Amino acid sequence: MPTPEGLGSGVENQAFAQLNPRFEIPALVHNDATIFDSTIILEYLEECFPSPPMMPTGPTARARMRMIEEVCDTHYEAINWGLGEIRFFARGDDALRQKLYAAAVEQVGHMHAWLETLLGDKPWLSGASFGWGDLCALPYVTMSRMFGIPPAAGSRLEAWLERGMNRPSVAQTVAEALAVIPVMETRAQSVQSGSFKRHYRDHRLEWMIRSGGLQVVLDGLVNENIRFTDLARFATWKRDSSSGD
Ligand SMILES: N[C@@H](CCC(=O)N[C@@H](CS)C(=O)NCC(=O)O)C(=O)O
Repeated sequence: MPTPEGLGSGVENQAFAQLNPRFEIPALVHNDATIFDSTIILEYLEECFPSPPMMPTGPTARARMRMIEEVCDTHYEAINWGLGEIRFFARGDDALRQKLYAAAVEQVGHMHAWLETLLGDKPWLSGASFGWGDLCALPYVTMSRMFGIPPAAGSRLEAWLERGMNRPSVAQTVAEALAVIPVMETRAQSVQSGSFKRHYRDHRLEWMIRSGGLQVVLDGLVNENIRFTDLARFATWKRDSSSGD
């Protein structure tokens, strides 16, 4: 997957915009295909590389995996993103940051309780072996932990996280994600100056407003350091227009 220089900088990176008109990570370039959105990329990889399968076979089990992915990609992702807005980009003032952090702690607790229930007595969210549900949830649980909100000590979710981190592929991916943190920590000034614009989309925007940060959104609009999806990029998207098979 290409690394998009300038992503979120407010400076157009045309090369990356041509890979993903939403101007977001990730985009996958594989053979002649250019694919954006992590869900669609996962499904594509499962179809291209079916062995070992990450998805179970039964319709109910498959639906359960998709629900885990959906909830994690929308509601859980938005909480971690909000924590980034507070910690890296210093949105709001001290009092507002404390209020948003407290909201995030409570909400992560709800997400963890939900995952713990789904996990039950099984070793993995996917059942007897590591699979789709696990690889969709692990990035969010490890990121909350990085923000100081780990699974409860002694919980089944904590043991699951430990099992996941013992897998080399998970450990490597988490290490790569965490390597970006020091870079993010240098960006607060760029956000304040408006040269680094954050994407306030979908559940992220909802999270900020629902958690009490409407003023952050209003300030972002005035200071032009937040952005929404630019639909004009789709009009100029040239990639992968062939029908394929
Ligand atoms: N639904 C998309 C979301 C992708 C997304 O939000 N990516 C973030 C990084 S995790 C991003 O690139 N944000 C750009 C920004 O904040 O400006 C997916 O799952 O691929």
